[in-house]
Amino acid sequence: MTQDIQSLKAEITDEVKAACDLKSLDDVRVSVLGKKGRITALMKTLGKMTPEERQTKGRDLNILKDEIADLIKHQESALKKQEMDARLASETQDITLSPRPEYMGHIHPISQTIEELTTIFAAMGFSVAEGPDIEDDYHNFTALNFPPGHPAREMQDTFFLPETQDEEGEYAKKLLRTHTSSVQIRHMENNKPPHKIICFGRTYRSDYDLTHTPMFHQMEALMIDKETNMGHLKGCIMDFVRAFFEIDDLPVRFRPSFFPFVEPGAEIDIGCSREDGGLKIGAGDDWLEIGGSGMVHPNVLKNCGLDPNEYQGFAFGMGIERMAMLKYGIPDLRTFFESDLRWLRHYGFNPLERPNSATGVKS
Ligand code: FA5
Repeated sequence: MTQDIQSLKAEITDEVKAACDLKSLDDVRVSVLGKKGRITALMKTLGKMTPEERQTKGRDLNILKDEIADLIKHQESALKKQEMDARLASETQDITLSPRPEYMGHIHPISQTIEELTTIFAAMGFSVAEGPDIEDDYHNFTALNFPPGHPAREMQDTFFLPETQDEEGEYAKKLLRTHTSSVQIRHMENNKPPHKIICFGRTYRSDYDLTHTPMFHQMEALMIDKETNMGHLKGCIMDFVRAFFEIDDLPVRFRPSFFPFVEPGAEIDIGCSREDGGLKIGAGDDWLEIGGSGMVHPNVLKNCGLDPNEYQGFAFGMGIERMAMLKYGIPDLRTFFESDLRWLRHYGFNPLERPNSATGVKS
């Protein structure tokens, strides 16, 4: 290395070592290796040298450049470690302090309700299944025995996405699933019977008022085996709503109703009273609808490759917001999704106190 390059190296090394924080180190890096840096400027002079000069000077400059780059990298790691050590020393946490409620996060009522429902169904032997929010017409409607002109397929009820071409070159519109019943189909298509699943998830419909929002959550249950019957459906729902509302003698009523994917079908009502404008679950002689249910339609079983002469079973579904509103006295469904922290502090749950899968429903 020539004398001038050696003295440049010594000069730059001193500057790098003198940099006492990452900002000043970066300033040194730019002044040496940046576009207008000292080494970069020397590299640019190589073009005007004779081939012999260029060979020795070029080699020396490249060695210098690599050594300085290594030195800067080394200094950078040392400075980062120094900064981290200083932060660790100054930002100590006293974990013996008691929790301060104003800093504690709250569990959203939807998450809490899903947690409670999971706990109840897990104890009954159900496992959790999932499906996509963006569905195709087949899984959301056709496989569930919806006839071609059914009103639920209309634009005013369902959010359709722009038309796209599928793998076979067919043009079709995907949609945001209108219910979690599509997960029944996906699960039966991909798994062997018997089936015993629950599913939670977002669902979408073109609705907006005090009790309806364009995005909401549903819960779906499906049980298929060789002898599963309406008695199992009723027993399962009665046990589940009584555990969820924590009322052992809560009246439950099954009211005949129509859904294309079940036969017979029934709305699920629970007993309540509506006196003085207030709603009380479990008391009085009035009824409140909480969801739909029924024995899975033979056409649905066939669509999923099951023989209806061999397999049968039940399904039911309900709105999770509706369940949370009833249990926790939340009057307006729209407020669930307004992200108002004051609302969450009021209706949310202390993560350390609420029952969950670990502590059980009635902790
Ligand atoms: C269904 O969606 C059926 N898939 C349920 C079912 C499953 C029946 C399996 C039979 C067997 P329905 O359209 O009634 O049914 O909706 C179920 C619940 O979703 C309603 O009771 C209500 O609580 C909730 N829900 C419906 N639309 C909205 C909305 N726009 N906002 C909030 N909750 C809603």
